[in-house]
Amino acid sequence: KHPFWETQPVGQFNEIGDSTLPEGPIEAPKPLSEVRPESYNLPGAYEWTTCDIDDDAAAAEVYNLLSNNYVEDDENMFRFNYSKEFLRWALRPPGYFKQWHIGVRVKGSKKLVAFITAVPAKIKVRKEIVLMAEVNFLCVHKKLRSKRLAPVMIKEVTRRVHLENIWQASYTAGVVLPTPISTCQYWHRSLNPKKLIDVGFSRLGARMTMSRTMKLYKLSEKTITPGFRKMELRDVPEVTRLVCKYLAQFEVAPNFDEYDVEHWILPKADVVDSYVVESPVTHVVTDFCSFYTLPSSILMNSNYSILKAAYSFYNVATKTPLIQLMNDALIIAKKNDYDVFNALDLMYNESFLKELKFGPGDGHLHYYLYNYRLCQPLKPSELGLVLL
Ligand code: YNC
Ligand code: MG
Repeated sequence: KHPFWETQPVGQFNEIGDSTLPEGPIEAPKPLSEVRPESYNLPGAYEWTTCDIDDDAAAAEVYNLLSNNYVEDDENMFRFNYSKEFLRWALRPPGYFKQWHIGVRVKGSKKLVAFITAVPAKIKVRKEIVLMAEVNFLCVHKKLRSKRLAPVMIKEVTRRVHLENIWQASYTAGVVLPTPISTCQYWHRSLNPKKLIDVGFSRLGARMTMSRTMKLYKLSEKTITPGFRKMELRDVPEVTRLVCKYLAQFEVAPNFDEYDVEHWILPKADVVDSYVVESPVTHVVTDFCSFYTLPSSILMNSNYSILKAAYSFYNVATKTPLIQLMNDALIIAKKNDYDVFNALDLMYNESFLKELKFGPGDGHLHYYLYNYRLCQPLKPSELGLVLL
């Protein structure tokens, strides 16, 4: 049923519920001298390339491949449109390896036709901190699908990860593979309901008019929480303390240091936005929220070509009620012209989704670990990891 995945060190479907299997690495690390030194073989017409995402021409090639061939919804109405700046952010965190940004070209024309990436991350799994690769942006050109190119790309990224003496990975996918450690659902909060209905992202509810719908989703003009402001560089130490303490309670979550927080949480225009609550009295930062910007191309609509979406990232509330903090995030997103605010049902998100008028999406996001077994799948509320 899964001729490739059955050969890989991942939890297999026939092991589900087998509580005799130990939690932890499935295979022991090998001496680096035993890691294959040369790349895997591609079909004859293709060659490997390393994509230097810092270079404008290389970033444009990757952008074009993904914007035309990356993930679409089940009905092929929308396709993720990651910006070049977003890709640079996603692919160059502290300690990144440029040789983990892997492309495949046609030998003759040099056209880029496939891509896969990994970045390093420290992930806490239960009580252990495991150095992992986060694998993302696996993409094969539409004309080259179903030729078993993906397994070769996955083996090649695995080889390059092993060469850095890293033996575990985390990744998410919309498809079911052996075997999810958890399955989350996306929820959507309309900010611009008229456009969302026009482009087919949402439908007018039963017994609802457009004007009633617009009223339903109306938000206040200004944020409500006193001391709510954009995060600045000087907030990095306090935000790091807040996020570390918060993420420690989940079964799988990143283990951020200040460099990670500066990279992943500090605002970057049109890529990631973060707001803190600084107490007007004590000037202590007590809460923060963040979201990233990932537009989708609208594939078949003559009025609109881009859906501007915000995705909930990491949110920590110690003093402000989480609902109020997230309502302020919605207000900011609306003010900045986002059409929709998306969030997964992980961490404590379930506690605000319904109240803040998010609706459940179709389609699920499955979380996976490579070469690390968990005995039981996790509830989304036990997950503290958001991948891009
Ligand atoms: C997928 N998304 O099951 P079996 S998510 C992993 N992730 O293998 P072919 C996938 N595996 O079942 P195609 C996968 N999708 O026979 C398919 N597969 O064992 C498996 N779509 O290969 C599939 N991007 O080349 C099957 O399929 C085998 O031509 C079939 O290519 C697949 O980035 C794909 O959704 C996804 O571009 C490239 O459909 C193509 O269809 C495509 O014949 C649109 O492949 C874009 C899209 C996926 C987004 C993502 C996470 C990827 C994780 C990869 C696994 C990483 C493992 C850890 C490595 C490091 C280890 C260490 C240490
Ligand atoms: Mg293929």
